[in-house]
Amino acid sequence: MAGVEKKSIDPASLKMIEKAASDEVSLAFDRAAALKPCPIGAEGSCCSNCSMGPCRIPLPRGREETPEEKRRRRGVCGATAETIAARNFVRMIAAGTAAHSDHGRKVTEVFLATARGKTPGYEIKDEQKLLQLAMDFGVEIGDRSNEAIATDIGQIALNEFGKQEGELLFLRRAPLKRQELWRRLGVAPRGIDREVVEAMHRTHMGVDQDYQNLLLQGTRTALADGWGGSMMATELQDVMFGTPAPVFSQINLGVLKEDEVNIIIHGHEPQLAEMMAVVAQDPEMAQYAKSKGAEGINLAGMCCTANEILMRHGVPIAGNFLQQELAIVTGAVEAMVVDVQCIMQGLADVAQCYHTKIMTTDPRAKIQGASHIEFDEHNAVESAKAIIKAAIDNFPNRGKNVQIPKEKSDLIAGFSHETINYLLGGIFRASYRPLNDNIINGRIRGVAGVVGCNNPRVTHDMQLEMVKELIKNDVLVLQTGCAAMASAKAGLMVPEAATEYAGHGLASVCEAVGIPPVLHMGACIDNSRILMAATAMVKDGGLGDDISDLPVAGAAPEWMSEKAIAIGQYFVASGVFTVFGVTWPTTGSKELTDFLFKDLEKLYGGMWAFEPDPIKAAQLMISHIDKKRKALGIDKARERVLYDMAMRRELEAV
Ligand code: BF8
Repeated sequence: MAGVEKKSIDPASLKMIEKAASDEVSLAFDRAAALKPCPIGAEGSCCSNCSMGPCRIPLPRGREETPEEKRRRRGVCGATAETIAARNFVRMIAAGTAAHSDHGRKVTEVFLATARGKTPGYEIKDEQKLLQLAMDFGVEIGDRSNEAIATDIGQIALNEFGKQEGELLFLRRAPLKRQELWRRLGVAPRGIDREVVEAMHRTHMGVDQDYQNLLLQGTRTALADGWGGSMMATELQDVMFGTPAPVFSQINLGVLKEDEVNIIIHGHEPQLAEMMAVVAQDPEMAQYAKSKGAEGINLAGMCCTANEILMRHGVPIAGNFLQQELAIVTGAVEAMVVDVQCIMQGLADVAQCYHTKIMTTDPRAKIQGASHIEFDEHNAVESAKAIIKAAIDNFPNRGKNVQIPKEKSDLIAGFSHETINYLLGGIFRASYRPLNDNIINGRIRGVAGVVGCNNPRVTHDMQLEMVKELIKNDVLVLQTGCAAMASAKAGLMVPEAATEYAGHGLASVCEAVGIPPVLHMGACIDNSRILMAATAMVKDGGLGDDISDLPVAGAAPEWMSEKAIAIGQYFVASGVFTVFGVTWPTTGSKELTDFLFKDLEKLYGGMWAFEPDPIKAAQLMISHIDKKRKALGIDKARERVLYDMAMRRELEAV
């Protein structure tokens, strides 16, 4: 894993990696090459949860361990390899859930303040979704104002985080069979914060020392993310900022402009980015930019904040996780404005070599060496203006060492669960019926979610290979996060990509509906949209009565974040086969790894797998999809499909 031969498959990134080398700037790629990953930590065999250790109990290398070695392989307290690896794994889930859910809480607070009229500049944009939420939460609608309804919803939503008893309200959105399974296994989350706290408690020294029992709490915590904190963030953001609908935009470092003030907004929470997207259009700001010698203001996104404002406003994306430092290396970025999560501390060092200002905006995330301009949602317009002005003021400091790669690609984003519903079924009969029908008749083999990060331990954007393999085999791909950006950069998120890259069956459906074969569903919290899409497929009928019956699979081929582990676990517990690349964090315990890879299927119908080769991983997903098709009795239908011209014409006529 230490020596990655090719740093990126993205030409724009490769150019900037080269420029960084000639500018003598150190990047994450260089630090990854210089820092060998700790093999003991990587396999989950290091416990640092108390000061009797850290206890490092690695597996013997290159041979099976003897029973005697296994008996002796224990921490000072006697903790086994199973307990240690499970504790570490559950703590990753807890941290990932905390990150998504603290984002969800912040959005909920802003939502409630908006309902109460305390955040000028924000409004309730999607009334239909507001009313849907009112029904989900049992809030009276009648002839009450949107603000009154939203106030009740906001209070109930906020309560979901601190609730101590009962179960999360969004669980009721899942297929009935799934809900019953969660209740039977005791993993239905009570309150979001409670599950994170209990996970931390049970992984403390001397508490839960049965790996299967630890994993029960890990699962309950992960479900509190997917069907709790993340779903809350997605839903309330949609109500406030609008539910995404198809929108055209562009992606890659080539979206930066030579003659304009380039401001990159990076992180995860969209409140500030939304306001910046509005304020950047303000003629007063444009005038101010002109006064400093710039032709205008060019706002571009990075990481999941980028996905949020792309989905709702078509704001272009400068790049994904491993491009954050590279954007600064162009020498053309006046300000990188960051909120929370996935922001490398290395940005501050890289920025020292150019004129870029790193501006932190959230009291929860400050970086030494960055300037801090706090964003206040109660005074959002003024806060956004102050940040944009500071960026404009930096334009005259731009040096001569500027090189903006030409590469940028078109994409269509905005495929929320609701949009897919409309696109497939039409406004008056919105449904997933056409998708289910095309799965049943075999034109579409199945559906895959390919999500997650970049990781310098593997070639940047190599997940593209997986996505191409899937669509070539007629698997419709749904994407979020940085994975979505890799596909968009390679031109897979335009309708024409169906003809060029997809198998005949999938291409024929995409051409008939006018959609790309790879659909951008948003940021990482929007994996909740994929849960809703899967549930809609179950509810539409013909593909079994639970998510675990569907011919679907999930993957995060370049994962790096604890959030990815939380996401994977809630997908597995929702019934989805999920394969991760890069490295697997529990290999120090064969028993635990077998439990995650095999036994979970008996409990949840979904399980984990690890395969670092993206093509082989895609094939695992396709095999799983075929297994599910067979169980549903629709494998034969697919074999009968011969894609001759007559069939294509018939489809096009539909
Ligand atoms: O939440 S995909 S690198 S940016 S963690 Fe981070 Fe991973 Fe990107 Fe978004 Ni998700």
